[in-house]
Amino acid sequence: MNFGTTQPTNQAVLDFVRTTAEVTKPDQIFWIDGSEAEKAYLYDLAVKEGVLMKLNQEKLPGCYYGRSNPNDVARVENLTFICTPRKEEVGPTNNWAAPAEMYAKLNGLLAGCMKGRTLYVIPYLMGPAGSPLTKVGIEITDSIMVVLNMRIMTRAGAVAYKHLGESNDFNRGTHSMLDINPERRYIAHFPHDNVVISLGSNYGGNVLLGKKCLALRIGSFLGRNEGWMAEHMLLLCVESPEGKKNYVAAAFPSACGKTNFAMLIPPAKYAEKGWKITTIGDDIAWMRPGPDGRLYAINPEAGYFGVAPGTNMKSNPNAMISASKDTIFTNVALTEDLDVWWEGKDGPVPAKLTDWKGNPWTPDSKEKAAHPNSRFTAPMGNNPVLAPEANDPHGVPISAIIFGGRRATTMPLIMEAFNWSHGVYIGASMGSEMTAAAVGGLGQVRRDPMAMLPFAGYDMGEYFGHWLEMGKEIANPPMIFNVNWFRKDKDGNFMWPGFGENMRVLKWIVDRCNGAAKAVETAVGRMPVAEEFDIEGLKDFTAETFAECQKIDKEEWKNELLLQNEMFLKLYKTLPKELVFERELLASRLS
Ligand code: GTP
Ligand code: SPV
Ligand code: MN
Repeated sequence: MNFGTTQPTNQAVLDFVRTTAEVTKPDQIFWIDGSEAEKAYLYDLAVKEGVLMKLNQEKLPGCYYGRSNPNDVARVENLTFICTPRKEEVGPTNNWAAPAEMYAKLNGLLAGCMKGRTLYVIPYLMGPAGSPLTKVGIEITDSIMVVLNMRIMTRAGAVAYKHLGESNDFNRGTHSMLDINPERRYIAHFPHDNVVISLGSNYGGNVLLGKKCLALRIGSFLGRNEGWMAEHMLLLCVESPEGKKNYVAAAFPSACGKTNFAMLIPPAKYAEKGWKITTIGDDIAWMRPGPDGRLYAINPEAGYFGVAPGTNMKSNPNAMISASKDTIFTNVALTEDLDVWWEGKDGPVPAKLTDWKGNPWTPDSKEKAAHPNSRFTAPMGNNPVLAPEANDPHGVPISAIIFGGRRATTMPLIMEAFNWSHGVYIGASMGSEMTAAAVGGLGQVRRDPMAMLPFAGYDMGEYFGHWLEMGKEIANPPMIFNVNWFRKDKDGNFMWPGFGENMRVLKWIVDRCNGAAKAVETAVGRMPVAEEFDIEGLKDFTAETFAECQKIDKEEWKNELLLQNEMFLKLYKTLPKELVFERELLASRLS
């Protein structure tokens, strides 16, 4: 068969590909159609080219393994740019560049960069086919690794051309690995043109342009103009024993538990009663007010790009099963029989491994076998608890929005906002310890408003304003909550068991949404009535531990308010007054 030869009829797509090819000068152009036959052909080619290795097919059918360049293992926020005519548009938390200058620089780097390579054209959908929220992207890339990942992460191929028709309303994404050199690495967004150009990387969020680039940075920009919201949120469904479904969205910063929470398995006593959790999405939500005055959300993605380390049959069995077939593993370690391994995987630590850099590894080695940001790319169809709603073009009505960060101190396990604007304030003032998902700063607490600091495509103060505006548009807005799974005791141990036990917190949240649980008011928000919060059956977790988890330490909170103010001062030009007043109110309640 002649793979890669089927061109679309859409003239705008043809023009985009032709003009890009004229600059980049590839040896050939490969048009992705999304078929199964094409998939087999591309994996064989990737193996032949040495880009991927076939894993042990008895243990991991359809699974492959790739290593990235050690200089290219995470998102690069310092090399990520938003290019708009006016610098003020992107605000003080984004890197700005003038579009003309950035285009000139990048076109210089693109000139002839695909000589000797294949230019792949990936048409893809962000969102279910036929949804009014769905967007089309065309990603041009010279990386077969990107092609194979995008075929999992998005609805890629002919389906996208069909949705697009003859329209020219699509995101134009251009990616080249160049020579994978940080000196020539740019992740550049041109929101006014709906264009993304990504150069010099071959890793995850830098190069799978549907994900952070289109779905969040460009998406948030489009959402503000079009009246919807693009958020760094998981989406899940909680089904009660009576069969009532509540849909919940949650924003946690990168590597802070979205994938885990989205696939949560309720503890035995909840499961026995009939509580069920199903997954709609694990990273991104697009939300728009529906005709009934509720906020409706879709997951624009079709796969999971999940953190491998720490994932095991106890912490996240559904992720393990999702990544048990037809999955690409990046930067994990390899066993002698070509199985995958990472820190925190089930079973004994193997005596001999090949580490993520390709070097021999033993348990005595000083370095980690898998990179802390090593990942699996798994089709969402593999998830045993995938919600059928994940493919519903109408999306799901959201009852609760949860914010949460990784905080060793200060922040309680669970609290509820007094109302929408207080909730927006809680999201806007969020802080979290930095993780391996981005280069630099590991462990430091930084403000990460709504988990969107690296992903808002315009001024963060205006983004808060958009949240407040949306609250006015939604007659029945979701209730807003804040959680912290990561509070530590004096010895530095996590106090809350987390993972499946987070069901207990989730149950309180949906009970609150359904008017079925009481709350007590504190200075920072509403909290469960201690005697009513279910800790029964938790090992070594007493009423005192719960009180410790929920404790509001006034001194810590005064410091917290000072830290919050750093971000608010930075944003002073556009920070909505409501948020300043919310902060003042909190300060006076604390004093
Ligand atoms: P991105 O894909 O980077 O956006 O991140 P994510 O939010 O999906 O992160 P993920 O769910 O993969 O989080 C991974 C990290 O969070 C691992 O280190 C987990 O062990 C840890 N984690 C997740 N849930 C919990 C929890 O309930 N308690 C504790 N202590 N750790 C958790
Ligand atoms: C994140 O860092 O938030 C991710 C992984 O979800 S990446 O796609 O690399 O951005
Ligand atoms: Mn993410």
